[in-house]
Amino acid sequence: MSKAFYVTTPIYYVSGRPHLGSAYTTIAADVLARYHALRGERVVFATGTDEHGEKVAREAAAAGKPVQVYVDEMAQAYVDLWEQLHIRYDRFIRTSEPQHVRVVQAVFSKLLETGDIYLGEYAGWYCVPCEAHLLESEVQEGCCPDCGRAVERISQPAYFLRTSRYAQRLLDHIEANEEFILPDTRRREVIGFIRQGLQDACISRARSDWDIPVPGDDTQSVYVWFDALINYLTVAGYPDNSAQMGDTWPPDVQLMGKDILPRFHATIWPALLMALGLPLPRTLFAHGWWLADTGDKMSKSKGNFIYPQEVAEELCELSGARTAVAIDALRYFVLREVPFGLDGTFGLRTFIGRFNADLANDLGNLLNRSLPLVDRYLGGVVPEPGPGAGELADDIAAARDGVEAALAVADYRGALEAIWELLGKGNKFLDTREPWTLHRDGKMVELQAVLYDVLDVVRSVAILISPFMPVVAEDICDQLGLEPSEALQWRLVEGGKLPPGTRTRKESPIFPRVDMARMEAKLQAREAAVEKDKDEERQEATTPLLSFDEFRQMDLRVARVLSAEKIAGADKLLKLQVDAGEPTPRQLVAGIAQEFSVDELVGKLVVVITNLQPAKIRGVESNGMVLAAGAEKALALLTVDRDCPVGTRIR
Ligand code: ME8
Repeated sequence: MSKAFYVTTPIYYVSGRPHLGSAYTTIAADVLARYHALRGERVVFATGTDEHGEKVAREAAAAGKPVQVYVDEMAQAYVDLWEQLHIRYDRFIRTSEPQHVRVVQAVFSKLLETGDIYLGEYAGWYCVPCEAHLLESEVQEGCCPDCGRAVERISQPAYFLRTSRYAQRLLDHIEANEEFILPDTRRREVIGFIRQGLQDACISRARSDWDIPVPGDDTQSVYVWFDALINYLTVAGYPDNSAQMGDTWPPDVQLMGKDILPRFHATIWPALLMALGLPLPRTLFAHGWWLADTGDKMSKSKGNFIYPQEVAEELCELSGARTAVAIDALRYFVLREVPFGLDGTFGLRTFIGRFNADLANDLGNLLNRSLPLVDRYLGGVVPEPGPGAGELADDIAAARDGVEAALAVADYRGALEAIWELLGKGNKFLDTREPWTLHRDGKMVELQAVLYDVLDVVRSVAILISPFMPVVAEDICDQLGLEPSEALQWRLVEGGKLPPGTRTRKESPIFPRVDMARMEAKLQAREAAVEKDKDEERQEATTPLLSFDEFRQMDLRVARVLSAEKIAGADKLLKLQVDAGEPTPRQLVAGIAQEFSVDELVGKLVVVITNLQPAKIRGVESNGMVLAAGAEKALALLTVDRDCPVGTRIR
């Protein structure tokens, strides 16, 4: 069997729900997997969940659930999201699987035998959220350099992987193989990191119930990162099935965020493979961060995660597009908007803007203009190309070559630009060749050639975009009257492969345009509400602390409302007379007329502050204030929970 194209994502921690960041890497891997499958290659696309470690155990405890129950639920959240995002993986690996546990223990035992693993003593810093051991020099004012949270000091016996033994070989490999670490900025960063000196990696910790036990030592458990990296070997069948291993190993592309490259995937991982005598992956690609619109990295502590389902729903609501189309649009957007490798800021306006410009206009227009013409002039049947057809064949070939070259180095944006160039050519071709004029002038042979060529571009584009937008590609095939499973093959990205005689279908537009003014109004209203919340928070945060004596200066009393009447010309105000246990009733003005009726107020026990400086409100004297809950509107009035004499002091 020929070697499969093997692509991986990191396995995600189950300590949180999947979000746009985890979706990003998985969508990128899915595009490569689909692209290679489209070319007729055998593909192994693996993703999964990283379920051991201190962080997961703590989250489970915080959720009040047994760890296994907790990880089962969280892993399911990933499986569900991947289904919604049209992710077609071959293997979903969970590190709590018995098979994986066996592989980790087998690797551990083997490397103990070869002396690549040894028992030592770890004394240093540990970041629980990142599950990372840190050097003294890396800790910044007691905090982790990556996530900024407080680190913990640990000192305990531990096993180490002799990473240092492989430092030079690894450097040589990186220098000899330019594609081993991409993009180039990351490659240079890793070279610098290794040159600083590679310390042996700590790969165990004091025994915990949840982690994989170290074989033959019941005081120690395997460190979560050592366990996690081995998932890529488990997927390939190591060590039981070396024949299958040969068909899959090594990985062709391993995708990840830039946070987990230098310390883990570009050092411990290759050192581990060298120690096992296995070939290294062909490419490790570290992409950038998606940041929230505030410019912050999405993180639990900031609570600013973007969830793909919510973004897609928003687009559906604004445009009326089908959910599956909105999901495809999001897949397109994340790979088109930002060069793979750089950071990007996610904003709904940019997303919708691209949806209108690239999908509704460029792609949607070519479809929505060409199909009705074929319908009107040719009875909805794909014509024979005839003489003169094939004018766009070179453009189709150029787009195909462009996509191939770009995807060979995970340049998704470059691939999409090549496809959009072809779309531009198709749209321009319609404008300049004016099929409506050809029809008016009775030039039927030319008309057929032009419409054939345009539909052939549409068909080729459907194949080219299918790794990115699989549902949209099928929708386009449907509109062209083609069977997707037959039409969507890479070898058919070539001019002249559209079968004449095919009957096209009239369907509603795939990408209904978003009304930008409506969106703007909606976003502005939402932003104003957020601002208001923030203001309130700020006010609360800046309220100064009172001393007890200062608090005691407020004279709060139980009082009964004797009468209430509206103040002429002021919708919100009531004039109240209250009995606060004083010789005469007290008059005060309260801004509660819209929330409370006179009837519900009269006779009610309330709480008033009596030593406020008197004020004149709308010409009415007010001696104090009724206390109410609610920042602007009164949501409820303060009262006492059982009857007590008016005038009772509140303390
Ligand atoms: O690190 N932008 O798991 P993890 C882009 N279990 N990508 C992001 C992102 C963002 N804002 N946030 C997360 C782990 N990612 C380990 C991996 S592998 C043997 C073990 C993506 O749940 C990105 O791919 O923290 C990053 O590397 C990964 O999610 C981290 O996922």
